[in-house]
Amino acid sequence: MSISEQIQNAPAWWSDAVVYQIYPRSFADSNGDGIGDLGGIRSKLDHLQDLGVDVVWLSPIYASPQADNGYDISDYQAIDPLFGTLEEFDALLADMHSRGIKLVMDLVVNHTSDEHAWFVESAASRTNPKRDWYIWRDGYQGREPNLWRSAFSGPAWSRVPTSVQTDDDQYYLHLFAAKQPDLNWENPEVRSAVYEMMNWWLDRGVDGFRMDVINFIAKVQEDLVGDSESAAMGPQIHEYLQEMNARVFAGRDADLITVGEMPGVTVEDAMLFTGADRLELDMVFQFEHVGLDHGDSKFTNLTLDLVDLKRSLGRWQTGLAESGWNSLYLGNHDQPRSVSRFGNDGEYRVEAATLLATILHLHRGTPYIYQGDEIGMTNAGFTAIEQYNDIESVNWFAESIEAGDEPDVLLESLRFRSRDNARTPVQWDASANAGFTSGTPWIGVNPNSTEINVESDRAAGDRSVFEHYKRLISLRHSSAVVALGDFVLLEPEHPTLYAFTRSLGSETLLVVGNFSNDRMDAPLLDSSEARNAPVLLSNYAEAAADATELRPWEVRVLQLR
Ligand code: TEU
Ligand code: CA
Repeated sequence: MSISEQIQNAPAWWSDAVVYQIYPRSFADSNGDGIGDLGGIRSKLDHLQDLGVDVVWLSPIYASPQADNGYDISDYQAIDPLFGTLEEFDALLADMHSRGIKLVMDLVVNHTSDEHAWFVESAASRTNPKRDWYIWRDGYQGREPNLWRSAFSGPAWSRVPTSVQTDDDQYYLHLFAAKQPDLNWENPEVRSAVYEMMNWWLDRGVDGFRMDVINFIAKVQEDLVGDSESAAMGPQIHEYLQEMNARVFAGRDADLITVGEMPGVTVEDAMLFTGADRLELDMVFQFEHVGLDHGDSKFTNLTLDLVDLKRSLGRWQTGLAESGWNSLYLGNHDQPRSVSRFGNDGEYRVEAATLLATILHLHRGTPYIYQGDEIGMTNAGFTAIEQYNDIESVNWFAESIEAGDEPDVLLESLRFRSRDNARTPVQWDASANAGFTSGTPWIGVNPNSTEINVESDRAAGDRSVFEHYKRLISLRHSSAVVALGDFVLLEPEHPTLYAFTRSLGSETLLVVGNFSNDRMDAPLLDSSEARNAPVLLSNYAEAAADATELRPWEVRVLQLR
């Protein structure tokens, strides 16, 4: 029996699930300090339940100095007071479970904060028992051990202040900020400590983990040359993930969901990471399709070619058709807003937002909705460096200015590329600060919140972006062909038409989308079969004058057979 047959016989519970990502500091603030928190999330559970999502993934809420908004953790088993308490967490989890929503935690174990007790000990001296929990090296001729760069600018190696580090001057590795030292996964004590912590959360009732840069945990350490990309995906990665699976998930994996974030992962790697027989992960977040509009760096903005996007996502659909599983996303807290990036955030914003959602949700895999996408939120529109908060953006700007670049050019890049585009507060209503906080928000609210907000979107009733998302989610729940059907890309070379079929048994759906501001004629809709097919879903209120016509950013799902 092939894996796809097995999946159809006994599909995993998450094969028809939809996940919603909450970036807590920007979701809803309950105490007026300007920062979103657990109380805020609790107050918005009706919104999530109404939307119909099955799972919530919470970006980090653990104790943290917040150098990278919580992706720098100083205590894995404590809630940061900014967000609330462990008691409030338990109450939130119970509330979510009683509404049938599962909760996935963010697992950030490639690195800790430099303020984590483990690192404080490790840095204290060369002979500390925790020295080998991190990656320390001697300098090379008075400089860093090698030329690796941090993802957040500057070298990937730092020394701790001499007041702390008394007996030597070694450097520690940090692929991200200096306040995010990388753990040494080659040390079995480190692995055991992480598994113990994961079991503690699962025993508490959480339903799985989204694993931050998990392919970076295995490093090629013998030979520290090349660029820091070559540090990732060391050969032990599969061994570590299988060990984690055996020591954490075994016996309870049927109820859980695991997704590994993996920059640079190929579809061939993903087949191994997610193959049902391999006992590693349920799915991975790949980066291929979100790198297509990057130039030499992510801050070089290229125009996306739809043909490239279709080819890339199509290859992943085919690659993981027999073994493994896809995660599906167009945005998250690290990416610009999807409607601004892949669609149109002006005249056709509602059409583009609903088209993008439909194309994504009709692929095979598990769709992830990023907070605010369900009402078509747009990029931040910041115009001054002072408006930015993100460590990646701020450091890149400073480094580039130092290298002699023009501020205006850099700000233009940030306007399209900065992670802060996705981190402005969720726009709940048209009131001051979009109903996000009664205080001063930690980051600027998008001025378009007076028009684009949950309240006004929902007032559009049937035509709202929110209603469209609801329909997509319930379609996946009710339709086996949406959840499990085979994917076939049509017209791959067409510059503006995104078309594919999904088939299962005798049933076939045809999905067509117009990625442009112009009307177009789609000859593939000109068969008697297509002309007679019932429309399962579309994002225009009225039928087109001619069945082969697609209006700007129109999407249609046809029940072909
Ligand atoms: O991101 C990892 C990552 O590789 C990128 O998406 C990153 O955001 C950066 O933009 C590279 O250019 C994860 C988290 O999602 C991110 O928020 C964290 O900052 C990062 O790991 C470190 O924990
Ligand atoms: Ca708060």
